[in-house]
Amino acid sequence: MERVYIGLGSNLDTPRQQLHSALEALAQLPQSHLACHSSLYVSDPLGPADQPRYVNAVAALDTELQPWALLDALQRIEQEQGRVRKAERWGPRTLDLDILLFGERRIDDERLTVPHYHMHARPFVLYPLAELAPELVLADGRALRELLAACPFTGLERLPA
Ligand code: ROI
Repeated sequence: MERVYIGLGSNLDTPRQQLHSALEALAQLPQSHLACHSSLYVSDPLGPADQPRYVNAVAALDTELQPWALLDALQRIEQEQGRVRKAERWGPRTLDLDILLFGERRIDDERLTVPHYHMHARPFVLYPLAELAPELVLADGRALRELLAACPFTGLERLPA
């Protein structure tokens, strides 16, 4: 059993509902248990500014699935919730599910990079993650506490439960 942290994000088609549906779908995954999830946060878009603000959260999943099987399952959930992959880089999306951390594992192949490439400096990932695991140390040895100290809580708004 591995503890996996998954980043959730949406800025189209009622983002809060997208995240709630995605959490329900995560809770249904085989060989897995959805342990907990963070609050929801509204965040300024990273990337092109001419898109709606995002809603973000992080979920903790305990799973027996292998990373690539989990990735397949997450992409299936994205598609079921109307995700259309567009050519535009960093454009708006109905649902993004990213594997942030997979236990202590480090993975780098054509499909998957874990720890997630961009998580180290993104407030909409680090602050929700810190709700779940404030003492976390990443597989690359970096402490979440240190990453947070270098990552201002800006453009972020925690929604009440
Ligand atoms: N910006 C925010 N605030 N939240 C996201 O989840 C997010 N996801 C992305 C890009 C387009 C990079 N920007 C984002 O993929």
